[in-house]
Amino acid sequence: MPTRPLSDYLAEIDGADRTGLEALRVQWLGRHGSLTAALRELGTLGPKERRTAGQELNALKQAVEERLLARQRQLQAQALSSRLDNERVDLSLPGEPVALGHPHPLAVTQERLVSTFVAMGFAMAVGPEVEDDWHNFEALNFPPDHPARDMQDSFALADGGWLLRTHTSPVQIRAMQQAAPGPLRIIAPGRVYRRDDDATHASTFHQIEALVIDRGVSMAHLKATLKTFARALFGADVPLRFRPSYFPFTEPSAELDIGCLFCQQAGCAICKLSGWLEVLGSGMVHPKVLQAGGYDPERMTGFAFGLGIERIAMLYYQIPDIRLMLQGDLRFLSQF
Ligand code: 2NL
Repeated sequence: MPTRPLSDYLAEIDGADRTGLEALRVQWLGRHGSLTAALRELGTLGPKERRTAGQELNALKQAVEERLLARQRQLQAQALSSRLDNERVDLSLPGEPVALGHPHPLAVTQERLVSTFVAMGFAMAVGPEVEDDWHNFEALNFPPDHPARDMQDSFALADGGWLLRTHTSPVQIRAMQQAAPGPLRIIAPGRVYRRDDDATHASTFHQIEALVIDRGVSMAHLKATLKTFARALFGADVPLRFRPSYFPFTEPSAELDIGCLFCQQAGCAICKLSGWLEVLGSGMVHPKVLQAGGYDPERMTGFAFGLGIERIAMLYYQIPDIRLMLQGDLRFLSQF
């Protein structure tokens, strides 16, 4: 029975990797394996020889099988532990920094304006950015030849006579039509579009307008509302100036100025040496506009005012060019 000593087998097993181990099993114990062949040959021996050789050979075979199994388990355990080593997470490593964003200065300003009005009892109204001539101009008492109606000053859509709204006032016309003949107290914030483009006029900007309609609403209500609003926004002791003005949709009309925040009215570059900053336009709703909104101007009166949100943000943050607001340039945005 020409077999090798057990130690040879064991040494080969202990030196084998996973594929080598399977090859050894086939080589020795497979159908044409050497130990399989040796066991088969036992049948050719005489009874006495067969017994001793059989015992030896079976002991060898069993020891080899056990060692193959042990080696297989050992290799499996090694593979698992090296996989765990590779997948280990070092919790002491510094984290990957995540760049945190923050609200845009324009959004912060709009939010402050809106919450000031909401605290004063105004409701929010929204409307379409694509409008028709009637809601954007006609209902607001713009005469047919008013320069703002010129194609040069607004963005017209290619067909159907639609245009991008040039102010948020059409939102208020729509709100009036829904509320009439009942009272109304709304603000309308939103994007508006004009064919303008310089340091103080952008082609896309934001307005917020306020409108109050009820029985017996007077200029006194308008002044008190503006005073409350301006003090909430710019401080209780901000100087205020109410200056006559003109808008087609209000009569009478007035603009509100605040004492310059930068020079305490001594005169500086920001207030152009006047000591005053223009903040908003306002007035009593024109009877024709009340009528267009579905109200009887003999029965109901109202006041309205409007302001540019960028303008307030520029004052608040001392931003020199309105176009920075919509460019998304991180060199600008990360300063806030
Ligand atoms: C300004 C001036 C203003 C209004 C807006 C208004 C709206 C309706 C009726 C009457 Cl539906 N008035 N809005 C009134 C006065 C001034 O805005 O300079 N805005 C930036």
